Amino acid sequence: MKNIKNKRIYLAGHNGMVGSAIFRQLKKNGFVNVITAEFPSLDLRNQKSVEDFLAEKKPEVVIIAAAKVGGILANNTYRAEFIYDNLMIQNNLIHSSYLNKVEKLIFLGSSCIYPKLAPQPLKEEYLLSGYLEYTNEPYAIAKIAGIKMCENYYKQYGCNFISAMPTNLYGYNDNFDLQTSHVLPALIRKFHEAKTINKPFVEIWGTGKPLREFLFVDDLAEAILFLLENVEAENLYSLGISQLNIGTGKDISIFDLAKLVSEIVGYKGEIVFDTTKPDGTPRKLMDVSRINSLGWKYKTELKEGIQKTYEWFLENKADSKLI
Ligand code: GFB
Repeated sequence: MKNIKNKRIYLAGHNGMVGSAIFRQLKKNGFVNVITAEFPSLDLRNQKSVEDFLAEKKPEVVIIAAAKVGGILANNTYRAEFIYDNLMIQNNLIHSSYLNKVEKLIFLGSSCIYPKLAPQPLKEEYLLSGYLEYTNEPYAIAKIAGIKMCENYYKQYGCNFISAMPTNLYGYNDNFDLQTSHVLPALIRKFHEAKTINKPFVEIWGTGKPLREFLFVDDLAEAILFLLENVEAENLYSLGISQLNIGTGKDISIFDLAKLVSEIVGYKGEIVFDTTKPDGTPRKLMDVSRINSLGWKYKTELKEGIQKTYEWFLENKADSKLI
């Protein structure tokens, strides 16, 4: 998209881990017209509020980084909220963007949209080729609906709306709550607290065998800027796919990840497994050859990203009252 730096860009979800990383990236790259709104003055689940907001602000570009998100237990526990909140947020934003003639929209999802037992690595065309992982089915169904809205608003109305599917993300501003967070922030907090109180062991959920791919959130933010500037709906849908994968193309077992985090944190005790907790999908490694061939590649290796996130945690969250 041309002259994008002067466009009015509405970034939905700017306070979250993903949204705040995109916000920093936009500012760093000289985008001068970024519009944001705070919850609860704008509740994105409310159709009238979203319609009025977009009609008033008239953004030319919309980035949807707003979503109800969480780790495996949050997804599995708050199943109704995960499907309802996400469907409402994205329906309102995508439809109002169409009504207000938004020139470009980027919708963000997650690698859990792919079938549980799809071949690995996950190619974009595997979408809807099999059943989903149960623990995150409500979230994945909502995200698949968002992908299909973008695709079909292009096909019927010609809207320049595209979907990007990042792999598991981590980094600054992550959620470190042990019940609702994803695995990486949970491990950082668990190993840090165990080191602080000399606890002899740290419990991790499941068998430790599932494989996961992790992308540092600042790399994702760079990828979103890349898509803003370089990938339009016609480029994407003419490939016969509905969404573009964003990841590193490398994965690691949860047990090896736990060993890596314990080493970075400097914890010397044992790792034990709580097998009453779910493993989730056995593996979800993204095939990132499409975005790589378009010209974007990740920069931050996992060890470096965890070190940066641990430093951020120490500065901002290590006082558990703040978590
Ligand atoms: O990151 P996570 O919660 O989500 O869990 P998913 C990944 C793996 O780490 C699972 C294990 O096998 C967990 O059992 N794990 C080990 C832990 N210890 C812990 C711990 O202390 N906390 C957590 N949270 N996990 C989510 C989806 O799936 O990934 C979402 O539910 C979304 O829909 C997101 O797609 C990116 O990778 O299993």
